[in-house]
Amino acid sequence: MSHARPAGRAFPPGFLWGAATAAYQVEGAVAEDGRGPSIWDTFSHTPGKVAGGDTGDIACDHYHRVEQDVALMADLGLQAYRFSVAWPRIQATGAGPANPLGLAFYDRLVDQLLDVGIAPVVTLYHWDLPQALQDTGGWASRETAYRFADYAEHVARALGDRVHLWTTLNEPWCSAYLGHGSGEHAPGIPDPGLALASVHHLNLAHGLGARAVRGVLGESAPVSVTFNLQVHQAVSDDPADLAAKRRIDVIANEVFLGPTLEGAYPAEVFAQTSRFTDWAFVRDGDLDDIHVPIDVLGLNYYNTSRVGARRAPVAVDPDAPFVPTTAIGCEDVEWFEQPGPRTQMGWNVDPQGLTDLLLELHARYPDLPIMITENGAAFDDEVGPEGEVADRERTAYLYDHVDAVGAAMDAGVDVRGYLLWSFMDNFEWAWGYSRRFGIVRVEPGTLRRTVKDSGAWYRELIRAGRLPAVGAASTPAVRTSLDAAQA
Ligand code: IFM
Repeated sequence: MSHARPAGRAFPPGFLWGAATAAYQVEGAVAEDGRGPSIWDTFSHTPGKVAGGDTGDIACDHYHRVEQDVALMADLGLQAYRFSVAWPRIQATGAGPANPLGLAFYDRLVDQLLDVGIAPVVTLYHWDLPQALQDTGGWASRETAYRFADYAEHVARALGDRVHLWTTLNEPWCSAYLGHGSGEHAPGIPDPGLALASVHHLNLAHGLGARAVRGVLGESAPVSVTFNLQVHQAVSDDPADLAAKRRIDVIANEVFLGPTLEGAYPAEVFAQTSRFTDWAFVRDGDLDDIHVPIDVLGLNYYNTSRVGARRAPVAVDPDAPFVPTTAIGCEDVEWFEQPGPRTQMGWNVDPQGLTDLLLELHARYPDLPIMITENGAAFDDEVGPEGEVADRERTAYLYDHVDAVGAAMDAGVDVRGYLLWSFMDNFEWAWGYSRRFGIVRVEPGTLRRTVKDSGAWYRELIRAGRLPAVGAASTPAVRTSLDAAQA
């Protein structure tokens, strides 16, 4: 399949171009300056949980190399950097006073970004729950939502109005369902009842956290939440297939969209999940707390899936305490092979799915601006003798998805920016370092950074404000301020 693309569409001035990372995936320094252990420290150090036994102990060493990394972002012309704050750096046990050394790291980072004209986009929770809070129940416990609001208040006080956009949670779907449904993410407890309690307490944490940020910074503080909404395409228009799609939509998407944006859970979810919980954890007043106005909806998009009614019945063991899946209460839903190319994650490449999702969200929430807070691809990069990476597949993926965003904007969707995943190769959770999403290569061992061809292409996109060609002659390599320092 050809990866060549002609020069393409232009984007309006003011559209924000950036890149994203998350604390545990890049920082390292897990035991420094008062940081406590998180559930990901525990999980990654548990044999068999992460490919290759990898951990985030050192990761990209961003904690120590942050100045260089910000200089590299500036060389790439990034206009925004989306990073997450590690909760256990701010409160080692998830409660009590803030750790000044932890806050100081992010305080410096924000200043460094602003010094070079990069807008800080802060995610308060990207999965690194303090282990001490897990020990008292984690997200399955209501108390964690209140602790999150206290933590959010500490961070808001420290970083204040220097932050361009506050995001409460990243992909609560993963925290709830990979953490407690399939168990492939920390804390790795497959139990649908706990997963659904976690859904609710994450929603509550979003509402309380957003209110805490605004309590410190005022009602005009820009607040968002980031969802990885799953794009399910029905395999046919048969009512049974459409009903199957609705069931999985309810459990994957509506349990987040409903409470946060509409103030209610979808009615069907209670019957659909009654085998696992009675939802007694939803208390009077919770939905009002959760339904806080947001300024922007953050959207992470990677791929799509095809679903329909299950063709052959699946055996559900009535004695089994749970069905170990992320699709809770969806045993009658079947997944079908998606056509098309795939990334190294096995995810199909479907840029049209992004346009469709944006159009659907806009039709449903016409006044809510959207920011693409993640989009990108892992490929098995081939590395040249100087560490260079001619990652044409990744560049073509980015081109097609940026183009898909542009198509939605042409159709009237208010998209404010595109923050690709990821600024650099990093710890890809259960896949360890075996999956690389970066536009900057991080050399294993030396951690040397080298801008990939996709990074050079992205720099040109930002400079020109329009899609550069992905061509036979690759974009010239980027020489950066880091090259001399690392030589
Ligand atoms: O690396 C992750 C990120 O932490 C959350 N969104 C998806 C990315 C790729 O899997």
